[in-house]
Amino acid sequence: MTDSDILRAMVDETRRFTREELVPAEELVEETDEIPGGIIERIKELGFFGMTIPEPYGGLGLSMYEEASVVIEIGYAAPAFRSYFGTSNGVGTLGIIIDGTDEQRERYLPHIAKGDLIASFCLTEPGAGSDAASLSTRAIRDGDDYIINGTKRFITNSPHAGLFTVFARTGPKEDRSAGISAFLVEGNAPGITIGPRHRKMGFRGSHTADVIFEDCRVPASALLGGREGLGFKTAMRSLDHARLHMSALATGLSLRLIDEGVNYATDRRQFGKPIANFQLIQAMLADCEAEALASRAMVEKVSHMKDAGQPVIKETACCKYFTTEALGRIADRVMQIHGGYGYIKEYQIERRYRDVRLLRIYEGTSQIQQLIIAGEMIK
Ligand code: COS
Repeated sequence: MTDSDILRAMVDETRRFTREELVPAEELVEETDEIPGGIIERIKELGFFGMTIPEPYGGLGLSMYEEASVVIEIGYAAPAFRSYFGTSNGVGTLGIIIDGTDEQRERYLPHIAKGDLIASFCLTEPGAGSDAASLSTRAIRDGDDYIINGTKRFITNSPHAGLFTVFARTGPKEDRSAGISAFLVEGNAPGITIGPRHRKMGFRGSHTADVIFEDCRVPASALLGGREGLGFKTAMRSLDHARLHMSALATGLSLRLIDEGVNYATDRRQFGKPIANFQLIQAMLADCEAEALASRAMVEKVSHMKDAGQPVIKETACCKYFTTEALGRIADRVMQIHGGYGYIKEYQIERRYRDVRLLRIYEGTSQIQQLIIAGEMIK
């Protein structure tokens, strides 16, 4: 089999899994706010926890293009499913892959790849969101250890995590990003408290909470990459990858919404014919289709560029900005096509509308993406 045959088979299998097993469970997840254990086992079997982890460590070792192709399929289902394994093959783990030492990779990656160890990314704080370099969590060297103090906010999967990639200040505040280091903190380290789950607008089944570090003592070997001051760049490089993954997710969610819009418009009759026959409805459908195609094309192009080792900071920000904003417009149009039925829970459009709103905010708001794009343009 060629690489493209293998990818085709993986994409087909993911499509079957998403449509036959995830989509039918969406309502249960919405009601219970939990991903069923059987689905988590299937996700483990399919290897999704280790999508980005290199094969020698037990992962699938997918290229960016392969990962994006699979994530577009998974995006067809409610985003909470992907969120459960998203931090383990995304921001929670990428730092170890990008900048970890061999010992750190060997210690954690095989367990993360199996899905037995959930990894979480602790960057955001109550006072440091978009301005990530202003974070105030501190790590102070004490003999062979570091002592970490601070509060991290909106930490996805923290209630399930066994490993936290924690960004903390090891240098003076004036050093901003250069004074930040990353630490691999195990869930059973002393001094960690997980706060109550945040009550969110959407994404039921995906859990976020504060993670509070109080005199949390970790060995010096927990310093990611073994060097102080690397942390901010590790975070940014992890986010570059994760934002492309997010763009693939936005594309998948767009495709689902479009199918819902087309199905409803062809079924629903008004003025004696299906509303799909009316040109104002067709205009909305056409705008959705054109934007979803543009999203897919951008994701594919930038993924190929990243795989070829080209710089993609600007292009990734363009993707995250465009695909998530397009998704917002698509959700809004599909709700409009559904009329009053879009606004009641039975038709599930209101759930999708709430879910997709997050994509323009997390992993860097649209406005931060604009700053990155323009910053790279005028450099
Ligand atoms: N890859 C590698 N290095 C990067 C980088 C990237 N994508 N982006 C920035 N850097 C480097 C810069 O080159 C600079 O290095 P030098 O000091 O050696 O020149 C350093 O990091 C600081 O960069 P910069 O001055 O651009 O940092 P800013 O404080 O201005 O912040 C933004 C940059 C706003 C882009 C950053 O804080 C950000 O992404 N904020 C959003 C955070 C976010 O996404 N949060 C979501 C929650 S986490 S899931």
